[in-house]
Amino acid sequence: MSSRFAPTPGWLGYHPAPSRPAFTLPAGAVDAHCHVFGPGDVFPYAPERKYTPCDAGKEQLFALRDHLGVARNVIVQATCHGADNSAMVDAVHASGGRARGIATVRPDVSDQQLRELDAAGVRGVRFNFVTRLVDAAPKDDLALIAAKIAPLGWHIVVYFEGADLPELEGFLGSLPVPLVVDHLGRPDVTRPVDGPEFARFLRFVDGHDVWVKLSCPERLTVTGPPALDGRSPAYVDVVPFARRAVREFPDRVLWGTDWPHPNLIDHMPDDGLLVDHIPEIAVTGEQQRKLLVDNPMRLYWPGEDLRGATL
Ligand code: 0GY
Repeated sequence: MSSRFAPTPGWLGYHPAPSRPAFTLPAGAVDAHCHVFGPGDVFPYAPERKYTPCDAGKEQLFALRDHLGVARNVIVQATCHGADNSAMVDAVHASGGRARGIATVRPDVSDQQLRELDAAGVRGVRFNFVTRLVDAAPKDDLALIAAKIAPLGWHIVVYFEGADLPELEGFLGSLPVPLVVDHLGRPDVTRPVDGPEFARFLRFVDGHDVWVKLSCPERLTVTGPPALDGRSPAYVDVVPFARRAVREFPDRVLWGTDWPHPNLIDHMPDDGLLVDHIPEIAVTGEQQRKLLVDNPMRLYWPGEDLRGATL
């Protein structure tokens, strides 16, 4: 389909034919970090965006969900859509209760707009501190947003580079709602897992109401993906960091695919192999059930039967 939006040169599209995972996800598993992109002709990309992706709409996301054996999705507003949440809200609506959303809002958002987003299935907002993706927002604006969403029982999804935590943790720790940190807090996995940087991150999580997404090994790795036959261990350098987070915070970890994987430059993961990576990082059945079902259900579908959405 032709589109009036040409992707950023060199853009890698999502895997066209992911393998069927060898690891069987527990019933009711949640992919707690994924996106929809457009399609741009229906849901135009934001003028202020820093990249233009390939279209990756809700039909493709739901097909992947079913292919992998995922029951539910949490669809996180991507920066290429700015604060226009319509593509995300449309996908959440179309999911028939099997998706929740995380929105991007401006500080002047009204209580009525927030209530509408809540009714649509949104359960939080995202604060993005990665400057290659968005211009830095004044902290006063973010604090205002946090105060506005607190009465709804929402949380804030935060995306930052590990190196920026020392500058951010005071502010983040002062926010009046739970936080969910994207992609393990983006540690530098060439540093020791028991070194001061990751210890600081673990302390930050420990000392606050913070949840951690064990997503994006493909983004964090330096050693790289598995061999093409899928048989060599994948993302081995990320494994100790993820395992540590599972061990320390078994009740506050979440997992997500990050489909359709924006801004990867060297390889596009096979989403089936990302599922097969889960038992490397959550090694017991109990850890897996918490990571994939119990924890995301508590955060996004509280009070619902854990295994209500069948595969
Ligand atoms: C992710 C990671 C990235 C992009 C975004 O909203 C976004 O554009 O989050 C990235 O480029 O690291 O979570 O999808």
